[in-house]
Amino acid sequence: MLIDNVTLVVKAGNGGNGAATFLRNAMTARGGPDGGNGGNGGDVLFRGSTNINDLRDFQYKKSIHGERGGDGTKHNGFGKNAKHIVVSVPLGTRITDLDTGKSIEITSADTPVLIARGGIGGFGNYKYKSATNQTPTQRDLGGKGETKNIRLELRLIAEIGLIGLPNAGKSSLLAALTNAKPAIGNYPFTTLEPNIGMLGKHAIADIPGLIEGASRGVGLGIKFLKHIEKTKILVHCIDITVEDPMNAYETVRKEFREYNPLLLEKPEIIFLNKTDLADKDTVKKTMLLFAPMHTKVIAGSTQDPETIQELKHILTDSVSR
Ligand SMILES: Nc1nc2c(ncn2[C@@H]2O[C@H](COP(=O)(O)OP(=O)(O)OP(=O)(O)O)[C@@H](O)[C@H]2O)c(=O)[nH]1
Ligand SMILES: [Mg+2]
Repeated sequence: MLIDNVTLVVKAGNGGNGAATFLRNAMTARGGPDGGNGGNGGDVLFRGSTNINDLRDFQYKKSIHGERGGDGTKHNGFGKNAKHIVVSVPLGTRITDLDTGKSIEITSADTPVLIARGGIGGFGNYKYKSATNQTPTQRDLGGKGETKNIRLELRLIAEIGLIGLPNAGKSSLLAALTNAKPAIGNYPFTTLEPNIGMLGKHAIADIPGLIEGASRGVGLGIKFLKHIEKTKILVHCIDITVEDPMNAYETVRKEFREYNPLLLEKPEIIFLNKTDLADKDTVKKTMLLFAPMHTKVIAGSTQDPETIQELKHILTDSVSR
């Protein structure tokens, strides 16, 4: 199940306490104040990631706690500043502050967004020493880290869907078109859950391989097809080296028909993949075979930069319209 809506409490770390100590050693029986400052508490930030598809990491997590700053110590020792926590969420996640109603969308994988600021470290008594007060006992406790009640919502709806039989090269194509890093393997059902990658602003969903009978639950079934119901365009990946590429195409289409015939009407590109493994004649013949399908047919390889460039152009064009 795609988890796309969760609520969370985010609490940044408290600052460390300042120390109230006085210098004591063999030479000094009653020395001056030497309590150091506390360190700052850790912030909690959120950053986008293309390697996460949904919010399942937060399904059972009810809260995120930042680290506390270290306490100050004697000999004017400063407490450590706590490390900041950076939480990864899928690109396109909307974060809403439930108390103020303000929201922000996480659109960058590079720039983390501050959600809860850590508390400031307290001053130690050394800091309060003055001409008039040589022995201050005053010190500050660390400031409280911010607490935010937030909702995370994933609004990402894939505009482009990659479909096809197992092992056709869908995940390889996703990896070539986007910066997603899906598992790729020379065996069927490498992909068990949809992967999402971003081509510019457009999300591409790599749907686990469908096989004959998927609509009756064979293989991984067709539960993933719901993720491509809203796509604007499909790329139907076919391994050109299989015995009967047309049969591969029709097998998947047949499962579509069983699930929701409207999927058959979606604009699609037929991508005949792995041409590097086929001879020219086969490529030509197969292209001719698909020519009457009244849709764009592209033959190439996920490893070939020209193929990828062409696909990027076509896809960006068709979803920007
Ligand atoms: N020679 C060659 N191999 C390719 C090409 N594209 C993908 N492959 C290989 O084909 C195999 C299957 O690729 P995947 O991308 O995992 O296929 P998939 O369609 O995602 O498969 P499932 O997740 O099982 O549905 C891997 O061994 C890839 O390295 C290509 O253009 N040329
Ligand atoms: Mg795959």
